Amino acid sequence: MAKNTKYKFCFGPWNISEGQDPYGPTTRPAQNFDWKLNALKKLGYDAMMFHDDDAVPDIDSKSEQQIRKEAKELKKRLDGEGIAAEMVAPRLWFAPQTIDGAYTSNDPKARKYAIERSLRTIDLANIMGTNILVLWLAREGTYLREAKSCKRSMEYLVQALDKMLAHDKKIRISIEPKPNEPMDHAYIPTIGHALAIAQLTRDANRVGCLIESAHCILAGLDPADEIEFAMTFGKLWSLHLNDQNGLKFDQDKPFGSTNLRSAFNQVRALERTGYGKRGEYVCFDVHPFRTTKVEHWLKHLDNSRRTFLALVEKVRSYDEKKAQALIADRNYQDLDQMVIEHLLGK
Ligand code: XUL
Ligand code: MN
Repeated sequence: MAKNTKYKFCFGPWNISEGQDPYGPTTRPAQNFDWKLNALKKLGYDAMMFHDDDAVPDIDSKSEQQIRKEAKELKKRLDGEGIAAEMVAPRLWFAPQTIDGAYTSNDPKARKYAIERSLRTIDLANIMGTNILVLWLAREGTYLREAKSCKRSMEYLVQALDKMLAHDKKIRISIEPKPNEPMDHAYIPTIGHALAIAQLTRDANRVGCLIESAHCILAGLDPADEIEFAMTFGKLWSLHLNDQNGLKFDQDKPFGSTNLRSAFNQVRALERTGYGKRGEYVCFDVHPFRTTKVEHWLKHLDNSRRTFLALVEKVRSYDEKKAQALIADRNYQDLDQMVIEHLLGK
């Protein structure tokens, strides 16, 4: 029997958020990076994920030299704590230059800015000791169809990906698809789209994906199937587990909070395909509910991992033989009940 995976866990500084939403201000006071790193250590997590400006605040106003200096200091700090940097991602949706998109903006100056910032993020990833660049293509889409051409946008995207791949022969790009929010429609809404565009680049082997449970649900897809699909291509290099209650704003709820059975199936997909065996991390892109008090601020992270580990046990104790017999008999009625009772602990 293959050895069980020992999972490694990760979250980002933005996952200790303050509760702001479009209708109201923060409900918890902001904490600095040291506080968040301490919290990550205290919770027993293994790695942190970073946007470029999580690693080097106000990155756009700093010189290359200053950026390198701060990144090296951060790396030293992380090494001292025994914490890895899982990935770095350019935050391409915040700057005034990217109001109408980054790589697919209609403005050539914006496209140039986006590519240059991405190349700088790759340099940052190198200093931080990770070869994973995550691209959540936040504003690569439109509010209205007539504003851009999808075909032209695909060409821009491939050009940008090619520049990144040429800049560094070791970097691996993990595209994080999401179908909407902030855009009406995004150009890379699913894993299928991400893996298809990878094929058009100069080195398809170094363009893979990151699956976020909530993003799959927003696309009307089953996260477990998306996981097995990406793993079939050997392209799932990172993962954002969380939960989402149907088609509304991106909720980033604790893992398993809405649909425990779906969470069970996601863990089962990871176990069945050996996710984590090549060093990949299980990251939780979860946020506290706005109502969360300061003293309960880290619960969503601790609880998500607890649920994940409990579900690993559920997957490992699932009666596969009995399931196979029911499948052979096309008795999906009892298979359904068997899963329910297993989850209920019966
Ligand atoms: C947005 C989202 C981001 C990415 C990182 O929905 O999930 O936090 O994971 O840029
Ligand atoms: Mn995410």
